[in-house]
Amino acid sequence: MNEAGAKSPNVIAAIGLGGNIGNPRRTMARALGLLDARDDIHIRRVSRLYRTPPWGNTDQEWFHNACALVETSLDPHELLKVCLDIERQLDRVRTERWGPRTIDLDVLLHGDFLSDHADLTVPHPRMTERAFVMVPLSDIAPQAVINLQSVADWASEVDSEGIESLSRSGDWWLEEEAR
Ligand code: A4P
Ligand code: MG
Repeated sequence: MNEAGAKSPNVIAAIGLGGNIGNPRRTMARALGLLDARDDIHIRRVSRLYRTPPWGNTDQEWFHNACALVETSLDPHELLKVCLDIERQLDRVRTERWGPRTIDLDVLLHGDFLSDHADLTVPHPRMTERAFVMVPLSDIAPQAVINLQSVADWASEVDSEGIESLSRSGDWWLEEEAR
């Protein structure tokens, strides 16, 4: 709310989803359902669902990844808090610290917002180097510009070897939710 009591204008934010424990397709669909069920967040576009080789710590299961564009009246900090709450709600499998996880929700972009604070770094750190982020994001926001270059151009530059699309459209989460 601003000083006049009016709701802040909606902005478009991008959220990255990933997981490699349990049934990631189902967990990611549930996360999107929980986001969309809120009055202050509307899912506008969802990428195809991808299976991706583990990045960083390669000694773990392959991931499922996707990205979503949401329209929201929440500020970036509020949106991150919602994402962390949903992670906690869905994170039924407890593993070692820094280990694999059932669900990871990252705030990739939030309108024109920029922040390099450790609690909230936007654009999300290293996202332009990660095929598991740039390939799905280029499905839904190819023209978005990050660090002076379009998402489509970043996606064409990253090493996307092994990445495989598991769905033909972005409707996979609605189909999963309907099961
Ligand atoms: N934080 C700061 N900025 C943000 C932001 N923009 N979005 C802080 C979300 N969180 C942000 O995050 C730790 C803290 O980062 C949060 O409490 C928040 O205050 P986390 O999600 O609990 O920790 P994490 O996931 O272990 O760290 P991080 O940096 O998100 O991990 P990564 O770098 O995302 O690595 N390979 C494939 N193929 N696919 C994957 O999805 N994911 C990881 C996790 C590794 N390899 C992967 C994948
Ligand atoms: Mg994270």
